[in-house]
Amino acid sequence: MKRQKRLAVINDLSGFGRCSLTVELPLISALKVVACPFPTAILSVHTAWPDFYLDDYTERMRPYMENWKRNGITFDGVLTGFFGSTEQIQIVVDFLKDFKKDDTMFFFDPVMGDNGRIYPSYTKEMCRAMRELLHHADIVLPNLTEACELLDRGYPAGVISDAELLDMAAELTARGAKAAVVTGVPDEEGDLRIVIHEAGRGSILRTEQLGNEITGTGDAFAAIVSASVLQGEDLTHAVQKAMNFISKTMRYAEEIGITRPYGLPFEEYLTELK
Ligand code: PXL
Repeated sequence: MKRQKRLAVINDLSGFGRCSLTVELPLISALKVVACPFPTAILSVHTAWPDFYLDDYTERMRPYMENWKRNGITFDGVLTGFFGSTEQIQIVVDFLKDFKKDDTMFFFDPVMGDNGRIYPSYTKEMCRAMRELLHHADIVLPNLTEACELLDRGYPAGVISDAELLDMAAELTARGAKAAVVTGVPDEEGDLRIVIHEAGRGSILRTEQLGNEITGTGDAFAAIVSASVLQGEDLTHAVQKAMNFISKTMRYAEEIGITRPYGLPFEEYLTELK
């Protein structure tokens, strides 16, 4: 009998501002994958707002995970996002030990920073722990800032060449991930490049840069790629689908004047996603 694919989604729940679980769950469901949330923190609004209330979920994560284990729940995939402490990263390593079977895919979205800056909540110790997580990843999905941090390199001052970019993605796989997708890297013309390194081969996709960055873009990208790959699509098609969806949504955001902290207006195209 056919069983629907299941994805455990380990990320924060932010009540306003459309990022992390709030964005990922509906997109994963639209792609007909069962989305199972595992919260790392509950926030009233995400951290790009000037004032936020954050309820850290670290203490509750082990009992939550143990309960899933006692109930014999299994997953086809695990997607991770924002972490609030080193302890949470350790819990995820233990989660993978218990729940990652030979055919369970770990999609590692290393939510650590943007535009050359690591989020202030990320300590050096957390960054080191994130490098450890890389060894478990089937697909790692960093932006350029996060890729540099995972590789312990400085953020480039200018535009980097295609060759350097391909080399970075290859190095992420040399450091333990089975495949790597580095997103949102501007080129000389101001377009954005996405680099894929998989099975020893690298390729670059391009898209026009649309307006200002909007919170939750990386989360939407990771959710669409993860659910599509779980549904059996090849990585390049999954990446292309995510790019197309995000481009449409960013264009709409510009049209109706949505700015960064309000998040992607993904609802507008949700029912078109397949
Ligand atoms: O979308 C990334 C993200 C996730 N979670 C929280 C955030 C952000 C980005 O600002 O603040 C809580």
